[in-house]
Parts: sequence; structure tokens; C-alpha cells
Amino acid sequence: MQKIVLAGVAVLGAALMVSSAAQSRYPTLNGSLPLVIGHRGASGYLPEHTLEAYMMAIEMGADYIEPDLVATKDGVLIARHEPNMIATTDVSSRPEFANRKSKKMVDGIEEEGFFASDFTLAEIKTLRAVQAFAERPQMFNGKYQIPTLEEVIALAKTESEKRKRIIGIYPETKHPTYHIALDLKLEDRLIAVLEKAGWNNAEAPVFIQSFEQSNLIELNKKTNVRLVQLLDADDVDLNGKITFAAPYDRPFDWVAKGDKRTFGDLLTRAGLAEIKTYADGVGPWKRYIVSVKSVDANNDGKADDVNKDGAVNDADRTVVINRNIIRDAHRLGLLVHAWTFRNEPRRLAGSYANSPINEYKQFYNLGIDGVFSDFPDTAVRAR
Ligand SMILES: [Ca+2]
Ligand SMILES: [Ca+2]
Ligand SMILES: [Ca+2]
Repeated sequence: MQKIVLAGVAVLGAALMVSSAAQSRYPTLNGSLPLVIGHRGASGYLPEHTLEAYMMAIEMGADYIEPDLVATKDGVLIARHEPNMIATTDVSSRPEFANRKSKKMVDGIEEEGFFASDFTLAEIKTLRAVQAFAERPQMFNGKYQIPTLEEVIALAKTESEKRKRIIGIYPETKHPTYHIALDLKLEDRLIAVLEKAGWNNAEAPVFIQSFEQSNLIELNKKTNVRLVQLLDADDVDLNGKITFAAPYDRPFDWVAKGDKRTFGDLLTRAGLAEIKTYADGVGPWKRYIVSVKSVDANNDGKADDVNKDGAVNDADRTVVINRNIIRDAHRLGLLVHAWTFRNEPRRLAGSYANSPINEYKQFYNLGIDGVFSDFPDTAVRAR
């Protein structure tokens, strides 16, 4: 009798899985639709990492919003892509902060600018965000504040309630080793904020991501929140093969401890199995999955300007499927969330015929579990 009941449950389970997979149309790991992650908010439209940019991503249908995290002098986690605020805020035009200009080593590279760790949160709140990409709208510069992680969580919760759908957060620990050297270690601070929000658990709508490995291994021991290992690279060669060069060749904690492997080694089957011991997914640069190949008809070793617009960029390249990383990762039960999807024609391979929809559809059809997009409206439309 018990056997029959169990068989019935199994059939019901299978039926549910089929219906949800059919619903998603795409071969994702768990049969649900690929997630649209608002990369730095709707950063294609508004200055990145502002509540306004996150709000726009939510309005456009993003499932997750993505705050990159750095620490202030007083140890508060704020949303910035870089510890150096010179390119994304108006700090360099503020005479009151002129004496804060300094040089610091960030992952082996010397930078000059205004670093978050030299400013209190109260001081940072007087700054205003600016658009860092010259080709994107500049009209919102000087209008929006720099948000804290707590404010980003509050926005996600309020909007989830209002819209009757769950909006998650996808925080990235930026430069964990650098922050340890400043005595502003990120991980316990992040856990404390998640704990306060009631989101320090496996069921919370949260993924924590990092390009470094040691801090994810540490986080895996301290929290049940889902973790994603990011995987960078330098570029691709003329044939579409991934190339490795510092500082994008390996996690900086590996540089610090002399581990000579590259991010590419983490995407071999053995590397993925290693990631599986501490993380729930991988976040590779999209070129690991679908790369781009150049034309070099004149054999000078450099990519040609195929579309003759005076610039050599992705529009002159054609797509080539690299290795089936999605399949390898899925076999191990790892999610795959790739980055970064952008609408600008120069960032789209010629094969997509100027339509970012075609790029999303290719990745969706390959079974990608999530996409980090600067233009979440397009990612949602393609889905
Ligand atoms: Ca990020
Ligand atoms: Ca050439
Ligand atoms: Ca061109």
C-alpha cells in the first residue's frame, strides 16, 4: 500500500516538473524561467547603483537587483562597483573633499581617486551619483544618492509586497582581500545586515557573489544563503578562445597566496566540482559560453572592421559556441548566471543583427539560469 502511495506521489512530482519545465520553455537547472538580474540596477538607463536605478529594474520586471558592495570608513556596506568613487559620483568636484584624494593599491593595481574607506557614510550621503558610461544618458547626473545595502533590501521588500512578486537581491562582495587589508572585512558585515532583514537563510531571495574564492568558502561555513562563484577573464583572441591576463586572470585571493591557477581552471569539470563543495552556482563571463570570432582577412594579426564603421568591436565579430559549460555545471547541480548583457550595438556580436533579443534567446535556449543585464526590460521581453 505504502509503495503505491509513494508511486503516486512520484508520478505527481514528475507531472509538476514537466509542466513547470514546459512553462519555462528553456532547459534551466530547476525548470523555472531564467532569472533576469538588474545589473547595478537598470544601469543602461540611470546612474548605476542608485535606488532609482534599482527601482527602474524592478518596474521593468527584473527578478533580482544587484548591489555591488564596498565598505565606508565607518564600516557600512554601500552599493558601488568600485571602492574608488571618482568615476561614479561627483566627489571630484566637491572642494570640501579635495584633500581626500589618495592613491591605493586595488588588487595589485595602483589607483588614484577618492576611496569609500576614507569617507563616513554621512559624508558619502552628501555625494551624488553620475553616469560612468559616456554613451549612456548623462541627464540624471547629480540627482541621486549612494544607497546602503540596508536601503536596497528595504526597497526590494517594499516593492515585493506592493507588486505581489518576490524581488530578490544579488549582492557582490567587491575586493574581499583589499577590504581585509583596510580592516573593513565585508563578510560578517554582510551576514549581519542579512540577519537583521530576516534573509540570512537558504530560502531567502538572495544570492551572494564573489570573484574571490576564499571568502565564498568562509561564507559557506557561516551562512546558508546561496553563493555564486564569479569567473572572469581578460579577453578573447581572434578565434574566440578565452585569454587570461592580470588582473582578470585569477581570483585576487589566489594571487595573494600564490595559487597559479586561472579562472579557466575553475570551469573545467574538476574546477566545477570544486566550486560545488562551497557554492550553489557559477557566474561566468558570457564569452565562456558563447564567444565571438574575428575576421582577419588581411592577416595582420588584428581583427578587421568588417562592417566598415571605423571602429573594431563586437559588431564586427560572429558568435561561436565555446564549451558546454552550462551542461557540465547542470550535471553537478550548479546554477549558471552569466554576465553582462547590454543593448549597445558595439557590444553585440554581428551575428545578432543588432538585436539584443537574439543574444538573450541564444543563451535562454542553451539553458542559462540567469542573466545579469544592464537593460532588464529587454531581457524580460526576450524571455
Ligand atoms: Ca557586480
Ligand atoms: Ca586584420
Ligand atoms: Ca566596425
